[in-house]
Amino acid sequence: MTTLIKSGTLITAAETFQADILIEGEKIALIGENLAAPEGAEVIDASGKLVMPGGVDAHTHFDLPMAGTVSSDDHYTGHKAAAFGGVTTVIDFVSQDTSPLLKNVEMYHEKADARAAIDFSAHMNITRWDEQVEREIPDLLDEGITSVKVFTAYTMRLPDGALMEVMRTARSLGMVTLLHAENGDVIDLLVKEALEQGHLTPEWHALTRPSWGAVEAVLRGSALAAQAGGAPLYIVHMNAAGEVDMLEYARSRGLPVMGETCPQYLFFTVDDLRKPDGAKWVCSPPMRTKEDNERLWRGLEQGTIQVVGTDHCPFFFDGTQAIDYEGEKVAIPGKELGKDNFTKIPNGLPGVGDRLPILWTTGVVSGRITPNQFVALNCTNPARIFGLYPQKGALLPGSDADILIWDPERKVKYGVNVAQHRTDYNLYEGWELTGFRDKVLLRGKVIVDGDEWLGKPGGGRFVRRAPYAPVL
Ligand code: DUC
Ligand code: ZN
Ligand code: ZN
Repeated sequence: MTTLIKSGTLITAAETFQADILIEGEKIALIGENLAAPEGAEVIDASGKLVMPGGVDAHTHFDLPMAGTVSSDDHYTGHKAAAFGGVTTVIDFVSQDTSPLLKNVEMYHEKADARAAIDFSAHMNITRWDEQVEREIPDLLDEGITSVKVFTAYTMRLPDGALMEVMRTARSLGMVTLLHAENGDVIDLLVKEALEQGHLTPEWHALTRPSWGAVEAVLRGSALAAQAGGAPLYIVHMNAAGEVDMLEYARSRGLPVMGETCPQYLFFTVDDLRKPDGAKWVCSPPMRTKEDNERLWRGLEQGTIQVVGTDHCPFFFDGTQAIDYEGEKVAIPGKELGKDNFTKIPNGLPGVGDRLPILWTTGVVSGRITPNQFVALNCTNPARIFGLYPQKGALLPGSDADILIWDPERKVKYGVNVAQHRTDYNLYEGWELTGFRDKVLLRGKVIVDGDEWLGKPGGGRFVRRAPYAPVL
């Protein structure tokens, strides 16, 4: 199939210019001015519209078991919500259990492949470390997996020596290590004390996870990366001002450390957890303060932070009440599991479909970031860092024709009825947005047209990633 996107304004991470895009099959064939439509080509008129690479979300958790339930978007519903939010590629996570890593990857494919509606990959969680696991890491490259994630919190955290060994092994293979940076030992102590003192409300989720733990874990991670021979390190879901300071410090010393924040950390604070429906904001790491929001924004504006991801991991607020989803009633246990005890609230928020519309209005329309920064942070940088570029995250001849056509004039009152996540709430309820997706193409096929869904389970494909990606 041949498609010509006519008369749009193209926005890449580096440039803004008027051009047409010719798509042959799944790939961009040509970009230029006044391209003639080949016979039989479908023509999409993009005049007055902006044309960007499809969004890449490097941090999602679909179908993730947690706290006696499961995140409420699976690999189909989450991909559909992503597509409605302008995203054409997601990178999720393979959980490690006691099986060999390849078995975990196989189990992941069994859950994801037939449900996928956009293109996807996965990072490998390393939550158990021994010589056998070390020997198995190179197998991941054969599977097209070129990144591993480690934790300094939760029961799945590794001790510092193991963290350093993971980073060293990853570096030797051209892989990136992702780090969830909090202090698990301190959190365990503070949670125990809070429960003993009868503090059970959602705000205590935040109060038992102080930002100092995140700050020192970013510095510790960076120091370990340095001692691992300069291992590329990517700090996920940065949420605290001090973390950005530590990232800046590490980068100023030439360390290959990069950072990601997520929209929720740019807007919300611990005060949101104090509301009657505060459980909606419970995720880890938690919401912080206005000063933290502001420092994160500056980190984005100044390029200290390279990526906006989402950490999409939704749960129902009230999983006893069914919602309509594609004509069926669906209820999945959610935040109500922790109504009497914050430690029982499943951790996580919806977000995969919110990132682009929310950041366009709050970042670009407000003048905080340029449209090119918007594309860099949401599309191109994650693709580059994780070995997907230039197949993904780019408007270039030869790239996959994953294209987001954006209507900068469209006004939307955002909320749960607009976002397509399979959950019963949205953090941005009632927000007035200017600028919204018009069409989304996945490898040359229109999968979202206005408000119409044209994608399907199995329409997405696992993307094999390349090692030795650049450090940005
Ligand atoms: N934090 C969450 O809130 N949910 C999923 C995983 C994570 O790190
Ligand atoms: Zn995490
Ligand atoms: Zn996460």
